[in-house]
Amino acid sequence: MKRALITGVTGQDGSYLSEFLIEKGYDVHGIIRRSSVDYRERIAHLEGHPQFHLHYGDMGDSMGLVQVIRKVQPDEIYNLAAQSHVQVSFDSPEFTADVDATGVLRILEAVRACGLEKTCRIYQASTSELYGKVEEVPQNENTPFHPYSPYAVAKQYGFWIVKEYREAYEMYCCSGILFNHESERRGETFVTRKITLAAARISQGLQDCLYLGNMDSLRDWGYAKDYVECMWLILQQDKPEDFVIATGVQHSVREFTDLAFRYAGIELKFEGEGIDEKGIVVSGPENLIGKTVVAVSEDFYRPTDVVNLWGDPTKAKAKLGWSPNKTSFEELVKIMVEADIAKVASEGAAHKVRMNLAEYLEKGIVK
Ligand code: NAP
Ligand code: F7E
Repeated sequence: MKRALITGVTGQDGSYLSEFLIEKGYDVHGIIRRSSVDYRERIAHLEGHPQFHLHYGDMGDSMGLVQVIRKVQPDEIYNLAAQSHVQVSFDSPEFTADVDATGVLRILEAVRACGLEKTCRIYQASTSELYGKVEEVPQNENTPFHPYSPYAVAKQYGFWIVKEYREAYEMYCCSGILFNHESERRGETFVTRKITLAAARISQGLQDCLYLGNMDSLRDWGYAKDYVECMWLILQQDKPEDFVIATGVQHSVREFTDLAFRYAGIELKFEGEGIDEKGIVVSGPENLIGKTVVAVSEDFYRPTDVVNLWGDPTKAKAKLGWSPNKTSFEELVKIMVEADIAKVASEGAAHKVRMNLAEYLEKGIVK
């Protein structure tokens, strides 16, 4: 039985990857941070599974990482742990650098300290944010990087240190340059989930308006469940190489919003431009007709924004035999909206508590 160690196991991707590897017959070990609450929503259903084990550790604590790696003796490490929110990286740049940049180095050095550098394969969760202020459209493995946020700069270090250790020590370590991938498990402050939750709440009379930032921003959005398969495929190749993982299809934040509200039974028309743009209800529940349910708030503008991400997955298709269009954009939005409609409807009293958080989010108190 192969042993995999996943950092960031409680995150969106960590939870799907755990399910995928258990299904493949792996013994899966995950690293979790110590916290004052002991509930891990995305992996709660896996806890107690005989192939699933958790260990305490933190990307900021190199000795702790060495101890876990020594104990687990993994065949494969998937380094998914990160402060992954781009906006948050402007507010906490030093923490982001410590986890997303130095954290990668800590994993590589821990593997060497445990004498596993010739046997353990390492996957690094890299990102399309490296292309940042894009120099070419669409982006592939040869497109120059131009990171455009503290998050992207930190991830750039992660990318290069992985490449360096591959060449210097002949380690099997590589980066998946993944474009945005979303799901019903996506964190609630990323734009897609913020939209699908708001569409569900507004359709059920529990929220008045959704406030967004730059609605012209373009992304190549895929389904997270499809993308974790690539992480595994990347580590199964004879030779360690980096891959772009994307759908090759691009949409704007506005298009995502329009479709999400449509799936929630609300048709919108957009009027105005920039900060004055509004989404007004043209059909749907009677009490909403003519109301503004989408508006723009400067609170959600970024100091520098990445606005034109569009991936070219040709290499992944050819070498990994991976199909980028398993789940279409339309299916992805539908899956997310339907899950949030069910969630909002079933939360009852607990929903009121979550609404307070939603209000804070909208007012920009917590982003
Ligand atoms: P996510 O949901 O934000 O999960 C991040 C994970 O990292 C969580 O498990 C979190 O633990 C953990 N973590 C954060 N700081 C840590 C620390 N100091 N020590 C240990 N664990 C820590 O992110 P995701 O969407 O699953 O993304 C997975 C990885 O892919 C990230 O590295 C992200 O930057 C990268 N990526 C994501 C996308 C995307 O579109 N989703 C695209 C490209 C690259 P807690 O639960 O304790 O917070
Ligand atoms: O923003 C715009 C925002 O926060 C997407 C992470 O997983 O993918 C993710 O980073 C776009 C940006 O994701 C709001 O300005 C408009 O242009 O959903 P996001 P991201 O920044 O692309 C990459 C690949 C990663 O690696 C990251 O870890 O949407 N936008 N209005 C907004 N964004 C947010 N969050 N909230 C808004 O209200």
